[in-house]
Amino acid sequence: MENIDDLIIKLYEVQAVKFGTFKLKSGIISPIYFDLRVIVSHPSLLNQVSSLLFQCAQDAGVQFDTVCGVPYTALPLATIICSRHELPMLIRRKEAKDYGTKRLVEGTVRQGDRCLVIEDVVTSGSSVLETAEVLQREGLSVTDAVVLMDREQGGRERLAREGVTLHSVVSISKLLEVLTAAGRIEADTAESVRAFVRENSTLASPRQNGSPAAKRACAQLSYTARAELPETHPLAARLLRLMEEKRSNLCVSADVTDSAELLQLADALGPLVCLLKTHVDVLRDFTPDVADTLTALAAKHRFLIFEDRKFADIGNTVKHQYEGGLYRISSWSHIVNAHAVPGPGVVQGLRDVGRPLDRGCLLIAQMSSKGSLATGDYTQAVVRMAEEHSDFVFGFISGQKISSKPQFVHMTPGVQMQSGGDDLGQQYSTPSDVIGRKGSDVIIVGRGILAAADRVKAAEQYRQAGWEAYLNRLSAPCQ
Ligand code: 5BU
Repeated sequence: MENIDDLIIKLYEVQAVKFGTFKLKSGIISPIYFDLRVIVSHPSLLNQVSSLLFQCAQDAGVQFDTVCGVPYTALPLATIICSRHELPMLIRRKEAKDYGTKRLVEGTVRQGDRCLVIEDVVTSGSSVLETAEVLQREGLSVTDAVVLMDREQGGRERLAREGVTLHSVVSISKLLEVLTAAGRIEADTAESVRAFVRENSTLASPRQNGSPAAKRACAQLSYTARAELPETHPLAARLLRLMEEKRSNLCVSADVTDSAELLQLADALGPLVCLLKTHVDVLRDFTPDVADTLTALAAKHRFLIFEDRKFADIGNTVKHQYEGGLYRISSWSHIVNAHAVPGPGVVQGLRDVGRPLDRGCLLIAQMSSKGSLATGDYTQAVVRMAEEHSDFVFGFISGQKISSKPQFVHMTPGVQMQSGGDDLGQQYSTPSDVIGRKGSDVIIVGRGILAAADRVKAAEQYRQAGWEAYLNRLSAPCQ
């Protein structure tokens, strides 16, 4: 306890915490300002902060295999902790831009390792979350973060909702209490900071609290709210709206080989789904009439068609594959998907055909099958490729939410009511896991529905399970 009081006084003395009138990046005027970057100029303080951060994790009984500091202020802190305790460290890069080549995490990543995140100050929790997401995409498990200063403005709660427990060395309340007792600040200064913290909680709903901080912090936007964002692709907006209208985040994977059965399925399940996914090349009797009838059923039941073609060739070839051949996919499928393996040319080729028709594309960032090579750096390069082509690419096939940009839609195959798999490497997660815990938007279900005795009843069960998981995700204060 004495250690903490001593630390607080030192932080005040080196002006790592200041009182007055400060304009924050968000435009908000704050009566308190933290600049913990200055501690690198005070070696004994730097050591003291590092020890207390480590102690805090120890006291909380956090188990971890590796440590990563949120760039940049927490980097030296993580370095000191790792050096002193001989722990392996990871460094997160902030600025990798090129496809594929540059790593976002430096150091040896061992899949499944538990990584403790270190941060200097937490307000809304966004910077910790951003780093946690990058680490998780690499295959690390992030369940805990240690912070020097918790501003108590909702970061702890937001992180908890995302499965990360926050441990703090100092809270803003404690800081005010110690500085007031030591006669360093006046009681009314402390009171004005307390009022500021209360009024600027990033937990409040944007509708109740219009502050930019609150708006920024709201991670759980509804499908409709995401449809309204200016960056959202028109096709994604259409999909998100119809999901909300139909109360369905279910995509049925209509993997049947007979055209009449496909159309029958589309008519029977159409009212329950937001998307119908096809593998047109498994139909033994495809004719252009099938595509016409499917298009009419999509309009009748208000679902979109997604041909799971997984394009993966050079731009010039995929253009022909998309537009021509027997199937003329671009003429009837609202959505297609592509592997990023060939590089951006695959998207550019598809875009040449699809954009004039108002079509959209999903990039395959992860796969549900066992041993998939689409992990780590590859997945991250896919996210960047999507960001660079967001006029045509509006989302991902992935096992979990991999981009925090709300305009992107995440769709997850490999879903059944019970987790498990088939004997050819397919791996299943449950609707609540996929939509709730993993933060995806759409469940893609094939055999879970097709193999049921009553397909309509099974589809309704999946619709309900997916929708309830979405409502639970929204029930956090941001809505
Ligand atoms: P299932 O019957 O629910 O296992 O069918 C899953 C469908 O999703 C099937 O059409 C696959 O081709 C498709 N799929 C997948 O399972 N995993 C992936 O990573 C991708 C597509 Br991409």
